[in-house]
Amino acid sequence: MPMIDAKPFEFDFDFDHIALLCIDMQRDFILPGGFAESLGNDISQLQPCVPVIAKLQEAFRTAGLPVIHTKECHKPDLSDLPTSKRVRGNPKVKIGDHGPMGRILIDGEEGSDFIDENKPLEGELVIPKPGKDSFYATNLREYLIKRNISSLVITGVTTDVCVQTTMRCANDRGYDCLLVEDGTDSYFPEFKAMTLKALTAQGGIVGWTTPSSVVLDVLATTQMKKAV
Ligand code: C5J
Repeated sequence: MPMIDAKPFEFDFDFDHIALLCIDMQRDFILPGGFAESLGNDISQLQPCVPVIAKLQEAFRTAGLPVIHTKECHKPDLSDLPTSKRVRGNPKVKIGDHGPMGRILIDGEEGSDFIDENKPLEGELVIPKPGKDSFYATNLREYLIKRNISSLVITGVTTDVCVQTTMRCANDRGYDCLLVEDGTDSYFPEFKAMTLKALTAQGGIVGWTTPSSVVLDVLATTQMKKAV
Protein backbone atom coordinates (compact mmCIF):
# COMPACT_ATOMS: atom_id res chain seq x y z
CA MET A 1 0.00 0.00 0.00
CA PRO A 2 1.44 3.46 -0.86
CA MET A 3 2.27 5.60 2.13
CA ILE A 4 2.73 9.32 2.74
CA ASP A 5 5.00 10.52 5.52
CA ALA A 6 2.70 12.65 7.70
CA LYS A 7 1.82 13.82 11.20
CA PRO A 8 1.10 12.13 13.55
CA PHE A 9 2.15 8.98 11.61
CA GLU A 10 2.15 7.56 8.06
CA PHE A 11 -0.93 8.06 5.92
CA ASP A 12 -1.68 4.81 4.05
CA PHE A 13 -3.87 5.06 0.98
CA ASP A 14 -4.75 3.39 -2.25
CA PHE A 15 -4.55 5.19 -5.61
CA ASP A 16 -7.96 3.75 -6.62
CA HIS A 17 -9.67 5.29 -3.60
CA ILE A 18 -8.23 8.77 -3.12
CA ALA A 19 -9.28 12.26 -4.26
CA LEU A 20 -8.09 15.84 -3.91
CA LEU A 21 -10.65 18.11 -2.25
CA CYS A 22 -10.22 21.86 -2.87
CA ILE A 23 -12.34 23.94 -0.55
CA ASP A 24 -13.77 27.35 -1.46
CA MET A 25 -10.98 28.82 -3.63
CA GLN A 26 -13.39 31.62 -4.51
CA ARG A 27 -12.94 35.26 -5.43
CA ASP A 28 -15.21 36.40 -2.57
CA PHE A 29 -12.77 34.92 -0.04
CA ILE A 30 -9.45 35.58 -1.77
CA LEU A 31 -9.54 38.65 -4.05
CA PRO A 32 -9.59 42.38 -3.25
CA GLY A 33 -13.13 43.71 -3.27
CA GLY A 34 -14.60 40.35 -2.22
CA PHE A 35 -16.87 39.55 0.70
CA ALA A 36 -14.04 38.57 3.05
CA GLU A 37 -12.21 41.85 2.58
CA SER A 38 -15.45 43.77 3.17
CA LEU A 39 -15.64 42.01 6.55
CA GLY A 40 -12.21 43.44 7.43
CA ASN A 41 -10.16 40.29 6.80
CA ASP A 42 -6.55 40.49 5.61
CA ILE A 43 -6.87 38.60 2.33
CA SER A 44 -3.08 38.64 1.76
CA GLN A 45 -2.92 35.81 4.33
CA LEU A 46 -4.65 33.48 1.85
CA GLN A 47 -2.28 34.03 -1.07
CA PRO A 48 0.49 31.49 -0.20
CA CYS A 49 -1.74 28.42 -0.63
CA VAL A 50 -2.91 29.43 -4.13
CA PRO A 51 0.14 28.24 -6.15
CA VAL A 52 0.50 25.19 -3.91
CA ILE A 53 -3.07 24.10 -4.66
CA ALA A 54 -2.48 24.72 -8.37
CA LYS A 55 0.51 22.33 -8.27
CA LEU A 56 -1.47 19.68 -6.41
CA GLN A 57 -4.36 19.98 -8.84
CA GLU A 58 -1.97 19.49 -11.75
CA ALA A 59 -0.34 16.47 -10.09
CA PHE A 60 -3.66 14.77 -9.30
CA ARG A 61 -4.90 15.40 -12.84
CA THR A 62 -1.68 14.03 -14.35
CA ALA A 63 -2.05 10.93 -12.18
CA GLY A 64 -5.66 10.52 -13.36
CA LEU A 65 -7.03 11.04 -9.84
CA PRO A 66 -10.25 12.94 -9.04
CA VAL A 67 -10.16 16.62 -8.15
CA ILE A 68 -13.25 17.91 -6.33
CA HIS A 69 -14.07 21.59 -5.76
CA THR A 70 -16.46 23.14 -3.26
CA LYS A 71 -17.79 26.68 -3.24
CA GLU A 72 -19.67 28.32 -0.38
CA CYS A 73 -22.62 30.07 -1.95
CA HIS A 74 -26.37 30.50 -1.81
CA LYS A 75 -29.33 30.39 -4.16
CA PRO A 76 -30.29 33.76 -5.71
CA ASP A 77 -33.60 33.71 -3.77
CA LEU A 78 -31.63 33.16 -0.50
CA SER A 79 -33.90 30.22 0.40
CA ASP A 80 -30.87 28.26 1.66
CA LEU A 81 -29.45 31.15 3.71
CA PRO A 82 -30.37 31.12 7.40
CA THR A 83 -31.18 34.62 8.67
CA SER A 84 -28.69 34.02 11.48
CA LYS A 85 -25.87 33.72 8.90
CA ARG A 86 -26.97 36.79 6.95
CA VAL A 87 -27.23 39.14 9.90
CA ARG A 88 -24.45 37.81 12.18
CA GLY A 89 -22.15 40.67 13.21
CA ASN A 90 -24.36 43.21 11.43
CA PRO A 91 -21.93 43.48 8.45
CA LYS A 92 -21.97 46.55 6.18
CA VAL A 93 -22.37 44.25 3.18
CA LYS A 94 -24.49 41.14 3.64
CA ILE A 95 -24.65 37.88 1.68
CA GLY A 96 -26.96 38.52 -1.28
CA ASP A 97 -26.20 42.26 -1.44
CA HIS A 98 -24.62 43.77 -4.54
CA GLY A 99 -20.84 44.18 -4.39
CA PRO A 100 -18.03 44.92 -6.86
CA MET A 101 -18.14 41.30 -8.14
CA GLY A 102 -21.90 40.86 -8.31
CA ARG A 103 -24.16 39.64 -5.51
CA ILE A 104 -22.11 38.49 -2.51
CA LEU A 105 -21.72 34.68 -2.21
CA ILE A 106 -24.57 33.98 -4.64
CA ASP A 107 -24.12 31.00 -6.94
CA GLY A 108 -23.44 32.06 -10.51
CA GLU A 109 -22.11 35.52 -9.59
CA GLU A 110 -18.53 36.55 -10.42
CA GLY A 111 -17.46 36.80 -6.76
CA SER A 112 -18.65 33.34 -5.80
CA ASP A 113 -16.78 31.75 -8.71
CA PHE A 114 -13.30 30.23 -8.43
CA ILE A 115 -10.09 32.23 -8.77
CA ASP A 116 -8.40 31.60 -12.12
CA GLU A 117 -5.39 29.79 -10.61
CA ASN A 118 -7.48 27.03 -8.98
CA LYS A 119 -10.55 26.72 -11.17
CA PRO A 120 -12.06 23.34 -12.03
CA LEU A 121 -11.51 21.67 -15.36
CA GLU A 122 -14.48 20.50 -17.36
CA GLY A 123 -15.84 17.25 -15.94
CA GLU A 124 -14.56 17.78 -12.37
CA LEU A 125 -17.09 17.72 -9.57
CA VAL A 126 -18.11 21.19 -8.33
CA ILE A 127 -20.13 21.28 -5.13
CA PRO A 128 -22.03 24.44 -4.22
CA LYS A 129 -22.55 24.36 -0.46
CA PRO A 130 -24.60 26.65 1.77
CA GLY A 131 -22.63 25.85 4.94
CA LYS A 132 -19.13 25.33 6.22
CA ASP A 133 -19.48 21.52 6.14
CA SER A 134 -19.04 20.27 2.55
CA PHE A 135 -21.42 17.36 3.30
CA TYR A 136 -24.31 19.51 4.52
CA ALA A 137 -27.03 19.84 1.83
CA THR A 138 -24.71 18.62 -0.95
CA ASN A 139 -24.15 15.48 -3.03
CA LEU A 140 -20.54 15.00 -1.88
CA ARG A 141 -21.29 11.82 0.09
CA GLU A 142 -23.13 10.21 -2.84
CA TYR A 143 -20.26 11.06 -5.21
CA LEU A 144 -17.61 9.60 -2.89
CA ILE A 145 -19.62 6.41 -2.42
CA LYS A 146 -20.17 6.06 -6.18
CA ARG A 147 -16.47 6.54 -6.90
CA ASN A 148 -15.46 4.27 -4.00
CA ILE A 149 -13.29 7.00 -2.48
CA SER A 150 -12.19 6.46 1.12
CA SER A 151 -9.27 8.90 1.48
CA LEU A 152 -9.27 12.66 0.96
CA VAL A 153 -6.32 14.97 0.47
CA ILE A 154 -7.74 18.28 1.67
CA THR A 155 -6.74 21.81 0.64
CA GLY A 156 -8.37 25.22 0.56
CA VAL A 157 -9.58 28.13 2.64
CA THR A 158 -10.03 28.91 5.35
CA THR A 159 -8.19 26.43 7.57
CA ASP A 160 -10.13 27.15 10.74
CA VAL A 161 -13.57 27.49 9.16
CA CYS A 162 -14.69 25.48 6.09
CA VAL A 163 -11.56 23.32 5.87
CA GLN A 164 -11.58 22.26 9.49
CA THR A 165 -15.36 21.78 9.57
CA THR A 166 -15.29 19.63 6.44
CA MET A 167 -12.38 17.54 7.67
CA ARG A 168 -14.14 16.83 10.96
CA CYS A 169 -17.37 15.92 9.17
CA ALA A 170 -15.51 13.70 6.67
CA ASN A 171 -13.74 11.97 9.56
CA ASP A 172 -17.08 11.24 11.23
CA ARG A 173 -18.27 9.65 7.97
CA GLY A 174 -15.30 7.29 7.92
CA TYR A 175 -12.94 9.05 5.51
CA ASP A 176 -9.20 9.17 6.11
CA CYS A 177 -8.26 12.83 5.68
CA LEU A 178 -4.83 14.30 4.98
CA LEU A 179 -4.70 18.09 5.23
CA VAL A 180 -1.92 19.68 3.17
CA GLU A 181 -0.15 22.09 5.53
CA ASP A 182 0.91 24.67 2.92
CA GLY A 183 -2.19 24.00 0.80
CA THR A 184 -4.46 25.78 3.26
CA ASP A 185 -4.53 29.25 4.81
CA SER A 186 -6.46 31.31 7.30
CA TYR A 187 -6.93 35.06 7.71
CA PHE A 188 -5.44 34.38 11.15
CA PRO A 189 -2.08 32.52 11.00
CA GLU A 190 -2.32 31.62 14.67
CA PHE A 191 -5.69 29.92 14.08
CA LYS A 192 -4.16 27.95 11.19
CA ALA A 193 -1.30 26.75 13.41
CA MET A 194 -3.66 25.70 16.20
CA THR A 195 -6.03 23.98 13.79
CA LEU A 196 -3.23 21.84 12.33
CA LYS A 197 -2.21 20.87 15.86
CA ALA A 198 -5.76 20.15 17.02
CA LEU A 199 -6.62 17.94 14.04
CA THR A 200 -3.60 15.69 14.51
CA ALA A 201 -3.53 15.62 18.32
CA GLN A 202 -4.52 12.54 20.33
CA GLY A 203 -3.16 10.10 17.77
CA GLY A 204 -4.73 11.80 14.76
CA ILE A 205 -8.15 12.29 16.29
CA VAL A 206 -9.40 13.98 13.11
CA GLY A 207 -6.67 13.01 10.66
CA TRP A 208 -3.23 13.74 9.27
CA THR A 209 -1.21 16.71 7.95
CA THR A 210 1.83 16.90 5.70
CA PRO A 211 3.55 19.45 3.42
CA SER A 212 2.66 19.47 -0.27
CA SER A 213 6.22 18.48 -1.22
CA VAL A 214 5.66 15.05 0.33
CA VAL A 215 2.38 14.50 -1.54
CA LEU A 216 3.90 15.72 -4.81
CA ASP A 217 6.91 13.40 -4.40
CA VAL A 218 4.70 10.36 -3.87
CA LEU A 219 2.59 11.22 -6.93
CA ALA A 220 5.68 11.89 -9.10
CA THR A 221 7.37 8.66 -8.03
CA THR A 222 4.26 6.69 -8.87
CA GLN A 223 4.03 8.32 -12.29
CA MET A 224 7.69 7.42 -12.94
CA LYS A 225 7.08 3.81 -11.91
CA LYS A 226 4.06 3.65 -14.25
CA ALA A 227 6.19 4.99 -17.10
CA VAL A 228 8.88 2.26 -16.85
C1 C5J B 1 -15.55 31.35 5.64
C2 C5J B 1 -14.68 29.47 4.47
N1 C5J B 1 -14.37 31.70 6.16
N2 C5J B 1 -14.61 28.99 3.23
N3 C5J B 1 -15.65 30.38 4.74
O1 C5J B 1 -16.56 31.92 5.96
O2 C5J B 1 -13.89 29.12 5.32
